[in-house]
Amino acid sequence: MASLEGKVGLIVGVANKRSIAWAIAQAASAEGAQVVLTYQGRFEEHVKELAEGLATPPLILPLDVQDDAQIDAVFAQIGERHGGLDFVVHGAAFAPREELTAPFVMTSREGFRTSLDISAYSLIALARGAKPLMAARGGGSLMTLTYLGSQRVFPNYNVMGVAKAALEASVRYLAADLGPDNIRVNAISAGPIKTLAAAGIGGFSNILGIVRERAPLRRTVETSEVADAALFLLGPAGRGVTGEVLMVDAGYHVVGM
Ligand code: NAD
Ligand code: 0WE
Repeated sequence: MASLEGKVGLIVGVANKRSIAWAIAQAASAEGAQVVLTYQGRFEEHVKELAEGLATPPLILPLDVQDDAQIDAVFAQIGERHGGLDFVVHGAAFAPREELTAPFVMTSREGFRTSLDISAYSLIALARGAKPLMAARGGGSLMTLTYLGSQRVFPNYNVMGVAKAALEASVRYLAADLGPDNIRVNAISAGPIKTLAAAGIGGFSNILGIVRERAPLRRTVETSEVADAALFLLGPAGRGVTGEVLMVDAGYHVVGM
């Protein structure tokens, strides 16, 4: 049987066909899940067009994760349409561009606030919204996407590294808080992939080149590989795993030089 047969999942963070969240949506749908997709304003057309390629037409809702009213509306509509929720994929991240170009010591209060709000706090808000809908199903699984810049310094990743550190700590605290309700919370730390979030980042091709040279597998990872790991965390095979950050990076993190 397909691993997510009859499961309902909310997927936040699809912008276009290169989005990691879109690879996860496709993989989850292929495993029998009914997905609910959200879009950030300007991506409405893109997401609605992509959704036409899924086996079952999904509920598609607007969601800016900085807006509590939109978060409430998303879970209210999922409750109406599906009556419960089995998994959530969180793939939203943002730092104002100037924070990724100026020296880290110049990080502004406003840039810090925005980056941590969108990239880390939003997981907590989504977990809170999901909790009653998952409890109605006897449990659930949440996962987010992170990057090694949370633990180590990468030039220009800057405040996003701080946000990812907060995100990973939030995964552990949420896992402890929601575990008694049989709700698991995990992250996948993906290696660098040329998505929209990577477009226009100075020297991104260099980053990919260094991974190809040094990672144990001597290559970068693809969104489909992140999606396969996500199926493990979201589905029955991952039932004993919570509070974990799973590295899907061709082994890059183990290398010292
Ligand atoms: P992407 O640009 O396709 O996805 C980022 C998403 O964040 C977009 O869909 C965007 O709409 C959404 N977003 C930003 N601000 C938002 C807001 N206020 N409300 C709602 N949504 C908002 O790029 P991606 O690479 O697929 O990124 C997905 C996740 O993967 C991010 O958390 C990113 O940090 C993480 N990640 C990416 C890489 C990489 O190299 N591409 C590596 C590791 C982790
Ligand atoms: O998490 C990310 C990137 C997230 C991101 C991207 C942008 C670009 C456009 C957040 N905010 C913005 N703001 C914008 O204005 N990644 C893991 C990809 C990434 O980004 C880097 C990287 C890698 C890897 C930035 C600098 C160095 C390495």
